[in-house]
Amino acid sequence: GNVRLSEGGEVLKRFCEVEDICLQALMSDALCQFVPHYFGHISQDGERYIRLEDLLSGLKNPVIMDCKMGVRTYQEEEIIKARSNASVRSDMYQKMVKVDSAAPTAEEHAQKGVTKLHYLQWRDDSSSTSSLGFRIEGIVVRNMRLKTCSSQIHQNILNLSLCVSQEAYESRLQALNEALKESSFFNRHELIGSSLLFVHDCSSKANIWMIDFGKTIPTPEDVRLRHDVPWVEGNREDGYLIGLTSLITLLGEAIKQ
Ligand code: 4IP
Ligand code: MN
Repeated sequence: GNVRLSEGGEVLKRFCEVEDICLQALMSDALCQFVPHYFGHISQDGERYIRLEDLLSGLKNPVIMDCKMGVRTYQEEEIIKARSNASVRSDMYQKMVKVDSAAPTAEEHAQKGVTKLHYLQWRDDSSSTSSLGFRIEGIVVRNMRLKTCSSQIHQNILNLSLCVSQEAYESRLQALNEALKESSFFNRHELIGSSLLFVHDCSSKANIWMIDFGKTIPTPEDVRLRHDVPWVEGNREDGYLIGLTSLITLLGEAIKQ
């Protein structure tokens, strides 16, 4: 959707100022080894783009898994918007009833619209986001895109798609866990809607990357996030480390089988 290939091992991603600022900061952070290299931004045909390292460059028939991290995928700001402004989304209503016609309230059925907040909360609660602190957003195997929604299939998917590379993935996750402890970026940001991208190919080169920082914002001066405690409105916790721990545990179990 938002990303397209350019030349020379680069991709162009639709410009987003929040993300651009994060990527800049990440290049000189303890996390830089876990983030695609950032080459700045450019304009092309009147559109602005962020220039990033192509994470798939050199891989043959890569297997790609996108895990959206954290116990929620909406900013606290979204709650304030939903309270102050009654605007509803018909596209999100359609996506919701397609999966579960009982999910919208009577009022939402009547107006054929849901708030973005309700939609995102429903996605979080009906996936493993709220319970495990991550969800699999998508998997690409041999160029086939598998859409995932049920949390019960997590174990199977992890087993199936990661089998060649479980140990490499596990050590990369452990290394990420250590780097996060050292990272001043992680210490000062709330990471919402950000993903870990798992990629490997038949040569079994396996890697994990942090991507998507469009909703990653600096915390206020007086707030220090722990990232490993439940979220309640106002504490701004993202549950990023809850998700990472779940992933490490699930991968470890998969290896034992
Ligand atoms: C999408 O829902 C994702 O939650 C997007 O988040 C979100 O974008 C979209 O909101 C929402 O429609 P589905 O994945 O269930 O289709 P992300 O970009 O993290 O994937 P933002 O970033 O805007 O919240 P809209 O408002 O862009 O449609
Ligand atoms: Mn994403």
